[in-house]
Amino acid sequence: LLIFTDLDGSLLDHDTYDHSPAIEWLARLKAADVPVILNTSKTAAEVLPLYHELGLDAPFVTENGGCVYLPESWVINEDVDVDGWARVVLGASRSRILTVLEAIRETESLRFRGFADMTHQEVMTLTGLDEPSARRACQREASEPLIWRDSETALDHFRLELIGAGLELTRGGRFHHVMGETCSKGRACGWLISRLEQRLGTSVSSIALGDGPNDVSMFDTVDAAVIIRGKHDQPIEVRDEARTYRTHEHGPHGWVEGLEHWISAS
Ligand code: 2M8
Ligand code: MG
Ligand code: MG
Repeated sequence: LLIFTDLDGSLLDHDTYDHSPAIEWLARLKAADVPVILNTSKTAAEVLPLYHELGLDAPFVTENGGCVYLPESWVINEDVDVDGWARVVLGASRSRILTVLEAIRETESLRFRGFADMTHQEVMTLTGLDEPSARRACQREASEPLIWRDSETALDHFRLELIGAGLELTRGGRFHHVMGETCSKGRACGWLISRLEQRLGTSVSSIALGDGPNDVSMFDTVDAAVIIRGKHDQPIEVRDEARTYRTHEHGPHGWVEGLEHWISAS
């Protein structure tokens, strides 16, 4: 069994970023040797402190499927950095994304503001993150979050411009995220599942938990999905309702509710 989980609004509370309601279940999964794979819009710089705090020993996925980080135990023939991580980039690089955004801004008078345009203070105000966390959120490798300040029609146009440049837009809890068109949380899940299956020579089952539209690709890739009740009003539609459980609780309480639904207490 593999567990994939979103962070904000899922394992972490949408407003306080607290995960304490999930601690018992995390310990139980660890004892059962079930890898918990964080799959988030956040950057590696943001994920690593939490990863260590949770005592995980699994891969993790950052920036909406843009990068996969493999610990040494998962590496086959990738190069490993000094900290023991192999980084696989599945999306477009941040620098390419920023170049495209600049070009679009120059030729079309669209109004949007990305993290690269913001001060750390602005990111703090928009997200409620403290300063060190906001700095880590700005250390991006494969995506650019932005707030849209123009009309819906202009947004549709923007989307087309991005497609023309090999990029696309997805939605997180607070921001739109620009990223490489081939990447998604689901594609990263699929990549990791196939890799493990190849290594083990047998099929593995998987559960994914998330609360946002950017989690749908992940729900559509795994065997069982948990849609955690969100603080936003975005409707979340999946391919297969029968393999989906929708929670009553929000955030980490919903996270626990979902696992209790799919994994018997035995
Ligand atoms: C951004 O991601 C969330 C995820 O749903 C959003 O769009 O609301 C990212 O920039 C992430 O790096 C950051 O930690 C988070 C903070 O709220 O916002
Ligand atoms: Mg979320
Ligand atoms: Mg995609």
